[in-house]
Amino acid sequence: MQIRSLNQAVMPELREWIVAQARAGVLPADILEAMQASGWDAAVARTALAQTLPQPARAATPPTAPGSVPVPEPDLRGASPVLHLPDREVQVLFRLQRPRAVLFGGFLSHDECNALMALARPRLERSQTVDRQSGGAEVNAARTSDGMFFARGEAPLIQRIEQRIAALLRWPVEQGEGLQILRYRAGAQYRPHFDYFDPAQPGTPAVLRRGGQRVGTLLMYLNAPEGGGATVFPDAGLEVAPAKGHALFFSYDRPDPSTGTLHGGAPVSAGEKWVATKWLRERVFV
Ligand code: PD2
Ligand code: ZN
Repeated sequence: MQIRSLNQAVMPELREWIVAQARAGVLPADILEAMQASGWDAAVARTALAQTLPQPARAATPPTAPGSVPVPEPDLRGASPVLHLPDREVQVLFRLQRPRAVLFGGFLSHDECNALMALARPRLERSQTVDRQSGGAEVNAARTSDGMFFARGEAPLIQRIEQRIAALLRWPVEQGEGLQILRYRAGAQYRPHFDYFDPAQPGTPAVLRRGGQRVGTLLMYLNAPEGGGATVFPDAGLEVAPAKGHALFFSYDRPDPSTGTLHGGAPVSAGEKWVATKWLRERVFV
């Protein structure tokens, strides 16, 4: 694991571009639209604009962040850096309070990683994200990976991993989405985004009907690429290098940037990167 400030490494380019657009007379709403058209997540684009351009004076308004909800959380009360799950021992490699993030070592065996990649490979398609207008799926330039979803419990291996996740995070299997597998080839990346659904987007109510908000993510690394591909949290200055079998957990108790969970997958520079993602919902996911 390496930690460095991505605010200094990545965001300046974007900020320079925003400033250049504003100087050329482009209105903030049009800059926002151009960013979204080129694949930036709406919430990320709005945050970047707000942090870069001077804000017009306005009357003081109370904070609008909604209240917090219960989230998945591993039991880390013991002094030992090893967790004894029903079917496996897992190492706690680091833990962070804000954003709430924990890195686990040895969550999956190498055989399990290999089996997941082999099962997923013939079913991979260009990744999609949720369409902000309709709540349906769309191909998005911000995410240049290939992906697929396993249905919950669709094979004994999937069931075993889902039960292990439920035990680790103390969150019912039924409140999890199906396991997603992503493969990034050299040059592919996943631009910074939030995993929760943006309450300001018109498509969000339709998505929330299937089990409420996402409240946590477990990102499992199925291999280590030869170069690049770290998972990065720009606002926290945190960078996690993929390692086969490791799993990165983070939670967000409200759909708000104050959770500090803005994160992305840095470009893979050599080889391939494979991950499995489990998103956890507030309620039963149907
Ligand atoms: O592959 C990653 O590192 C990554 C980064 C950000 C995956 C996801 N988000 C995701 O699956 O949500
Ligand atoms: Zn994500």
